[in-house]
Amino acid sequence: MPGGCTLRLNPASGFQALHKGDNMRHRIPLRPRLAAASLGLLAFSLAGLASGRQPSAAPQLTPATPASFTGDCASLGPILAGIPGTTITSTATVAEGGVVVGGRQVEGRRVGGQPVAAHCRILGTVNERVSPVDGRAYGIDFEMRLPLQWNGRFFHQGNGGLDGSVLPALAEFGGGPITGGLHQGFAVLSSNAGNRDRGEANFGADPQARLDYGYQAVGSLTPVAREIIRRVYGKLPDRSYFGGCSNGGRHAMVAATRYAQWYDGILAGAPAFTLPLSSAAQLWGAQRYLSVATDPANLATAFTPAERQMVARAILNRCDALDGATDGMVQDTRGCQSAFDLQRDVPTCTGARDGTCLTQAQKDVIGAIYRGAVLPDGRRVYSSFPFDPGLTAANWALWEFTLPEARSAFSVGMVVKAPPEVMAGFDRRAFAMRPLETLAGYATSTTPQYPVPAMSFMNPVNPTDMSALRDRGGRVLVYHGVSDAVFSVHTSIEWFRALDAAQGGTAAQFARVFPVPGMAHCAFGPATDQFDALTPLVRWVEEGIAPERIIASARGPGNPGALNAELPAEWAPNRTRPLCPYPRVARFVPGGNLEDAESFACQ
Ligand SMILES: [Ca+2]
Repeated sequence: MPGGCTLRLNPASGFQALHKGDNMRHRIPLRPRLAAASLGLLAFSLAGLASGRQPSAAPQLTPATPASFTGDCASLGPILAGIPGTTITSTATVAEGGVVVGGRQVEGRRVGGQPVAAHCRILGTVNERVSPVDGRAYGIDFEMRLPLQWNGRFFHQGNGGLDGSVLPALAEFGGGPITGGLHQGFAVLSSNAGNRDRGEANFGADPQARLDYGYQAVGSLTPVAREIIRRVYGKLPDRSYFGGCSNGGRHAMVAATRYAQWYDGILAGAPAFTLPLSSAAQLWGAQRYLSVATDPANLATAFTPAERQMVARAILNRCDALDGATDGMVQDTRGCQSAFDLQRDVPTCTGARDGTCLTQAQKDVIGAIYRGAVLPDGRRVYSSFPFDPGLTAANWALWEFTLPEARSAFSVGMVVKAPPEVMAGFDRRAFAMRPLETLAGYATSTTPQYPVPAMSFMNPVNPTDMSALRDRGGRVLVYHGVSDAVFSVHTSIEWFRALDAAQGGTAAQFARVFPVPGMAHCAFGPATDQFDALTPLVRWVEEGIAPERIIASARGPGNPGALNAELPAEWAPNRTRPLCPYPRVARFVPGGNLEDAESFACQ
């Protein structure tokens, strides 16, 4: 089965061929096979070993060409009628400036920003139905925004969380975005991915809604969106892109494997690889934190802001200068995992906790969480996390302390587990405290009514065999915050390493991963987190210009986008840095301006 090794799910145990947990500090640079052998990522290493072929250069696609729509958007109803399974509920013109991207929210209003050109806004639903299981109405509700002056490209916007809402189809990404797909002239699609729960998880009771959330909404919607584009502009999209962050990044990577025939460019931010297992790991982490929380009702008391600042300083003391610039940023993430030692470099409390030390029990808990979820017998459930100063971010704490119970408990209980829990009377704390083996086992659980396990419907299929995408000239650009507390940047790096092995060392011809030092989940933290990764992806897909660096900016006062309050005061508010494709690292060129990306080389 060359290159076709999928995750072999064993319904009896949920695990297969796992290894003993090892010391994470050397995993990435020194022990690649062990790194890739975590439970959910097992397929990465096996695909690489099975393939061994030496692919030729990835083919090059031609650029998109613009087109326009000169009719009346409000009159599109009859033109769009009769698309199978589809109901168009609204067509309207949005005048130039009717939508603004960039800027910032002030008292609920967007201030500043850039006006978007005139476009049609089309609302509709695909596969409307009533569930035979819970009796509720389901449908894949969508919004398309079609510029009157179109750049010839389609962008499918993947949304976050558990979907369930039709977010505006703006295709805005990167912290405090100041542009986006719609602003750049793309025809943009956004959907609820088949449920109307607005981030809640009741839809997990309906087997089809699970599959739609996993991947089938994308499969159902893409041909509809293409047909709408054809009818409006008179041609199909020349080039098609799929992008999002978090769950949206998951959708993008799933599309890269399941629907490669429809997409040319994949923009995956913090892709949620092995989401059912990362959620189990998150709950396991919450259990660890509870053991050292001074207030059981508030897990954040396990590792306070002052203590996180203190650990960040300890990390910087060991790691900041590794990249040649003592600038409050750790670009050499890999080197830092060898240089920093939590036990050695953070004082151990001899008295009461006062923010200047950690107790030994805290060190044990935090160290275990960074090493990644491992069962008592050593079988690995989820990846390790790298030490990075971005753990000071509020978003880091949100994912560590708040969302495990507030979101992951019911998403695992309702969308991952078969059969699902009953939401009425669901005890989130009690569920979150179940043993890790039980929680991880839900990833592969099935019943006759729920025959497809979550690991199958949520995860990319054979993620290191992207030959279908590659062979048609597709490109994959991944970005990932190094201080992402829920989906470890190590999972994206492990994926790339295994893809590269499967591609005989040539994966960078069509896939690159850009870690974002200091950045939390999709944005924020002490980081240069504002960047437009879409434009470099388009140039790569359509012009063959591979992204060697992406310029990213801090969002201090004066920034045209939403500001980031977590920037250290010593930084220039408009500091820039190059984001470098793994394994290259942004290193300072002596003599340059410390605040300027031009002073750094990706090496
Ligand atoms: Ca530095």
